[in-house]
Amino acid sequence: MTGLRDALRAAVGERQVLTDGDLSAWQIDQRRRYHGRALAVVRPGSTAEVVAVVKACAAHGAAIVPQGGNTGMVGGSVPDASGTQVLLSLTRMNAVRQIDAANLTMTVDAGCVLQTLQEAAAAQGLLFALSLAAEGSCTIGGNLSTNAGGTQVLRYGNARELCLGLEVVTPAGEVWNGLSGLRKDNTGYDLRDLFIGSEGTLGIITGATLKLHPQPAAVMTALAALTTLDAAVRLLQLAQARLGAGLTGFEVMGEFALGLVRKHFRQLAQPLPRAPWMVLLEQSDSEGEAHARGQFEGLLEAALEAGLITDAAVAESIQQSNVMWHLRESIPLAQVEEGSNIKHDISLPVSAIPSFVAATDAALMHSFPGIRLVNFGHLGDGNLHYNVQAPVGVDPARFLRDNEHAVNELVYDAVARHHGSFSAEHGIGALKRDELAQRKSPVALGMMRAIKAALDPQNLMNPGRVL
Ligand code: FAD
Ligand code: 2HG
Ligand code: ZN
Repeated sequence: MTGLRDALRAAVGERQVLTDGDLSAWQIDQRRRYHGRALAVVRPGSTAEVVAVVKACAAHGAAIVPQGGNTGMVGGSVPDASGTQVLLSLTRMNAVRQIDAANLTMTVDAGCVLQTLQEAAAAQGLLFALSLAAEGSCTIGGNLSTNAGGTQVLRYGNARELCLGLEVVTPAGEVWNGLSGLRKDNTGYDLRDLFIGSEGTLGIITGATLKLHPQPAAVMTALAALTTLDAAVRLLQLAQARLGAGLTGFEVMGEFALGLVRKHFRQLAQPLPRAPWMVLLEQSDSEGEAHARGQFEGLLEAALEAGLITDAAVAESIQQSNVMWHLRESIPLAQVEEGSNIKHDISLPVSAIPSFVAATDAALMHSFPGIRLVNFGHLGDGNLHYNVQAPVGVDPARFLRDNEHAVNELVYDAVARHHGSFSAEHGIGALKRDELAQRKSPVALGMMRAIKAALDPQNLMNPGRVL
């Protein structure tokens, strides 16, 4: 493989081909479940250099694993252990190419960090409405490749809904320039939607044209305490009825999940006393602070009167709002501190969530005595993070080794019975590949395999992921 390494050096320059030293930042996934070994870590600085890398790999029959911020949850962004795959890191491609304020669009390199894009839009008085806790390190290429969700999907949609056009380097090393800022373009198959959510298995996203929105005039945040999940679903209905499109966030958190945050991040302020469930609500308003506050407080008063909530705190400042969001966004990190867990990123019809949780909690506790359920997520989207932590005193790694398969079977069978999906926003990667093969319809799988074979006949793009 010396020939390939030389070709890669010729493509991107000697300094951008890493083969020695500590490469763990690229070779180990953020959950530390997948430990790979790359033939080389290659860091192109332009689309032309990506083309040269792809052509070199195709000529040598070498597989490519694209990587952005390496924050993915399903092991799709790191190489396998064979030492034969080329890790293609996009992070040097981080320019905002153009902002068209009148068209409400922004065209960017795929390696731009999400938070940088939010800030670039805000500097023009505009909003880029994708938001998730990893925004300080994930890249827009990774967001689009996984069709990331996050905390504002309720109002603005997934990454897919926020993307109007793409630039892609195909497995043959051609550039598809689909960087359109058009809202309407019915000219045949939608190739953009094919690449979004394809997790690096069909080509390399090198650029994107993204949809912007006007900045809201006021944003309100509140925490509400509830005794049941059923009340949280009814609160969602009430909030949707009263706030309409103004409701931009509706996150649910179970007491055990918040307890982990209190345990591991003692310094964080707690705006409300403990309750079985908390909901974080966010409202965005185009009319201004007074209008927003009136509507928001009216909603919470109505919810108190109807007995849906037992307590509420409305943030009076951006700092107080940040405290509330910080609590919510600290849950994944608190789980890491507590030890490895089994993640279930599931979606269900919102109406089915209370009965799903009641029945599945009971079944899990019966089959795996002592297990602890970390339940939180984007309730407004019907997306739960229904995670399972080992019993107290049991080594988490051993618990996972012995029980992960059986726990997954139980949870995903229940999800199927409730007409849900076993992957809401994190994707398939390596972690859920067997689940996909087992649970997706054979007709859908057949079409997916046909698309993969047509676009990537050598199976060089992120092989072993998704399919
Ligand atoms: P990576 O992890 O580097 O890659 C992800 C996948 O995309 C891999 O399969 C990779 O091969 C492929 N890929 C990356 N870049 C490209 C490219 N340019 N072209 C082709 N393929 C590419 N996800 C959510 O959806 N919602 C959340 O709320 C959320 N919260 C999170 C919170 C925390 C604390 C963490 C650690 C993660 C969270 N995630 C969430 C998961 C993760 O951040 C997202 O999936 C994110 O979109 C991945 O972006 P990335 O740049 O890190 O991609
Ligand atoms: C979130 O919403 C992320 O915080 C992570 O999607 C979920 O840790 C998880 O299970
Ligand atoms: Zn999430």
